[in-house]
Amino acid sequence: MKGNWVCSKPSSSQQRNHNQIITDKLEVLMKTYQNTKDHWRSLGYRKAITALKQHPKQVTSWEEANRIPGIGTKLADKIQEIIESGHLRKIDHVCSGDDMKALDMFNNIWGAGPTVAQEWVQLGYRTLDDIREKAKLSRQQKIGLKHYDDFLERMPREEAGAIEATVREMAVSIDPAMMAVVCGSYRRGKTTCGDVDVLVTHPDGKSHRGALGKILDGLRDKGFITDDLVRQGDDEEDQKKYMGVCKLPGEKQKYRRLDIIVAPYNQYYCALMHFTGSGHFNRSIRLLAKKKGMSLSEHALRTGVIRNGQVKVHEGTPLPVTSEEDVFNHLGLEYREPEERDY
Ligand code: DCP
Ligand code: CA
Repeated sequence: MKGNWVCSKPSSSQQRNHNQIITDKLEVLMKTYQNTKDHWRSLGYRKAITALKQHPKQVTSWEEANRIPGIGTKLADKIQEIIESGHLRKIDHVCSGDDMKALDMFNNIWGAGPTVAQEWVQLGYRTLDDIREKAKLSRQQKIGLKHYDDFLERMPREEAGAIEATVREMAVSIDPAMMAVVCGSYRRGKTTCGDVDVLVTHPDGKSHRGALGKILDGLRDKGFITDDLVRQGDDEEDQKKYMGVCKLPGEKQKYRRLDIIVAPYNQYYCALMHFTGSGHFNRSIRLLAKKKGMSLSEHALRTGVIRNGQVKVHEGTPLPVTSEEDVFNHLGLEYREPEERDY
């Protein structure tokens, strides 16, 4: 299958970004449009930024920018302005007012999305103290505010490894055959991690049931888990996801975001791929599956999927998947190590 599929290339072959001066500025605008829920604009910017990052050379003219698919005349104007002046005045207009700074700050509170952040700005709140004193906060937002600085900071890889080890030890103390693997940026080999995503399963296909509650109880008793944010999934036959806060023992340790996902063993490898990411890699490989009449999710890889436009008419049948390699093989792709999925 022809096409420029991210998932079909190792991320190490990814070109250096020759247009970082431009993409850095466009990313500021994209973030602002995300914050203001201007979905179409933010999507347009995301596509343009991806295209610019993949462009084999530095863009030096309006015409060259405009020839890149996904970049129309208005974006080409902005790119030309950045090329010529190193600056984009629109950023000053759109992003730098007190309102926009507050909006960005409020969006960074865990549990607060663009809607509530906008409401707070409209109510005249401009600082975190305003929020603390005046805003009506959900339980999660209170936790997000309490750990505002810690949650914004990425942790060193070693710390993520120590958090994984703590969860694994607890899982194994409950059942020695239990498996607990850290996914996300850690598994992709990154040197820093935003949070820790630990995937738990049991190879007998049934002992994952009830495991999450026991692991959480054990970790709370140790004082390792300090706050609970969200718990999803009641069905013991399906995946369960827990989102919370943890802290390693010791004075100087920071509060970190921890996700624990428990999957039945027959979904394990699809879950492992999904939670390893990157998000960009996942979007690409799912789209490729779709083009081939299949569907890929964190639960399964299915074939013979029939779609009518965006609507699934037939959900297809699951293919046997007993490794990540199986997923790549079924899709006709060469296997990529997690480090090579870091787009
Ligand atoms: N994921 C996804 N789509 C999303 C969110 C997540 O496909 N919208 C998948 C891919 C991610 C994985 O879940 O790699 C973990 O999500 P994180 O947000 O924790 O992302 P990372 O671990 O990749 O990065 P970070 O270091 O910022 O946590
Ligand atoms: Ca992560």
